Amino acid sequence: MNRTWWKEAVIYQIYPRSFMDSNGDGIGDLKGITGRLDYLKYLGIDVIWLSPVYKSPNDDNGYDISDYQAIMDEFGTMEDFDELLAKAHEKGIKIVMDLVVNHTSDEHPWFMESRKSKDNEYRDYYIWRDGKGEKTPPNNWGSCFGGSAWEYDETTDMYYLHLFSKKQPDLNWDNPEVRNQVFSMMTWWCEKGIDGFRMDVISMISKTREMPDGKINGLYGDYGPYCVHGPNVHSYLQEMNEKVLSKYDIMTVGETAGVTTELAKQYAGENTHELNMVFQFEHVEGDGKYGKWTDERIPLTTLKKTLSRWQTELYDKAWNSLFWNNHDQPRAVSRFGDDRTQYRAVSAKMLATCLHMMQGSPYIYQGEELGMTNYPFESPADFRDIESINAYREWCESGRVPHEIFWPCIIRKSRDNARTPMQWDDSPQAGFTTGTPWIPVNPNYSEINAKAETADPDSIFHYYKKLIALRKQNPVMVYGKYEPLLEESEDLFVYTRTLDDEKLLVVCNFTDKEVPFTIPGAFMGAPCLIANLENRYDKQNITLRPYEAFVLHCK
Ligand code: TEU
Ligand code: CA
Repeated sequence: MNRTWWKEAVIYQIYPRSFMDSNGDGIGDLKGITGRLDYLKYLGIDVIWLSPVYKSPNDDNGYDISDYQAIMDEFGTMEDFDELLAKAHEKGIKIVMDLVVNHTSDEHPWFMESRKSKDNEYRDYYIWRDGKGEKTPPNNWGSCFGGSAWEYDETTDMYYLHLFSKKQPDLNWDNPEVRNQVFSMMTWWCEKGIDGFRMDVISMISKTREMPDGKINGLYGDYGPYCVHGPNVHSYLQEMNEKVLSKYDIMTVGETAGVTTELAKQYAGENTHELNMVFQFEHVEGDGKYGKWTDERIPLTTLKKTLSRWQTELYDKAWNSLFWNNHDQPRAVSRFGDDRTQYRAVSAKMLATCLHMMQGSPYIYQGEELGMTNYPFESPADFRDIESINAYREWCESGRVPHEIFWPCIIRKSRDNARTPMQWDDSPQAGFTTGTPWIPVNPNYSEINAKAETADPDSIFHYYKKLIALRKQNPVMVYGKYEPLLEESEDLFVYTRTLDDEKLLVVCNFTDKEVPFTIPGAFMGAPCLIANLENRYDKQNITLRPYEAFVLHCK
């Protein structure tokens, strides 16, 4: 297996709107990020993945871009970006940009032209179709954010496709001009010196030309079989690789919802010349009761089965990304750990151990290193996210599912859980802003904040810092082969990693109970690399305490 810097790196995701506000308008910005680089340096991360900072009307918080080569007014200027990049590089931190090119904003000049007339030179930049009849869209597909995936446009009496909101029209990648525009924009950023791209829903850029109705799922038809991993997606990525990516020493990660291990070996194979790695979502999706909404926890055996399969099948063939949460997912400790009791810190450390010891590049989502939790939403008026707002309307206000049933589901998974401001200290608004934040701060900030945790050597923050440092000293954490143990256990997540003569044993208790465990003979007497509780691992039969995690290292 090739050894590369991006396999060894730890990536930290910043959602700029909620990270740090430098001018008191309540919205995080680029200067705010620059001012906090020392914090990230101290944590020890190698790469920042910056969620979109481009010009945008913010229908979907920057994932609707109206100018790919300008900065969103609220976030600052291109000079602020250049300063952030330069200062990050001075500190040895790389910056990976979010590349959102499945769709643009409807306020992008390309779309404003495209909708003007059927013979406009930008017409074919987007996907236009005739309706099936009066007020009937071309087919039954539903958009990811609710409603039809087609929007009627009066000017030309046709519909355009939007797999997300109607302010996010899908680009037509079959048009070579679109591809060239995107590639030259990417080159422009690479020439600026950025260090890579996280590619938003890149698995959806190629659509089947025939657009038949999809299988009904809820109110609408599923576009999945016709738009996800479509006919030309691999050839377009290979073309992108040849024309742009291969010319720079950058890292690329594709957001590929619905990806299987087989497909991942193509998208991110060691020698397929597409991307470096993909985000797969099997371990955070498929647990839904009403669409993606549910109040249930995924059984540990299911979670392990999924993660183990990715570990084993990609070994030596493709590279994994490791994450528990991001800006679209609820908080890790609330979802997989325990955020309601005295076990919050220990369970957050357990989850970190479990993830960082697997094979792949680990991603930390801002605030995860503090054990930030889901937000205590009280009413639908608390939501800011287009997905949550629309979902409440579509599932609940429509009368399909009663509020009492739907509410626990939506608050458990709302994307807004991840988007509340970063908790810096115990001053008003958690030190995030001197003004009124665009989304409320979690009231637990007086207890959970960066100032308190950086000062406490026993904190979650310091535990992450230690895990990141260990990765630098122990190639077995990066390159070792994964093998699961105790696959049937509903309590323990146990595995080994092996690189030449070195071996790690990783043991994580996912419950709030005491669980007996027998240390495998080969690890008797092996030193402990890291543990989240004080314990002795020199007896063969031990009792794990709630959420205990430890790693033994023999060489
Ligand atoms: O998300 C795409 C995606 O696959 C969605 O299904 C995602 O899981 C969503 O949040 C549904 O719950 C990307 C971005 O990460 C997201 O923030 C954007 O809203 C979306 O694309 C559109 O650009
Ligand atoms: Ca600001």
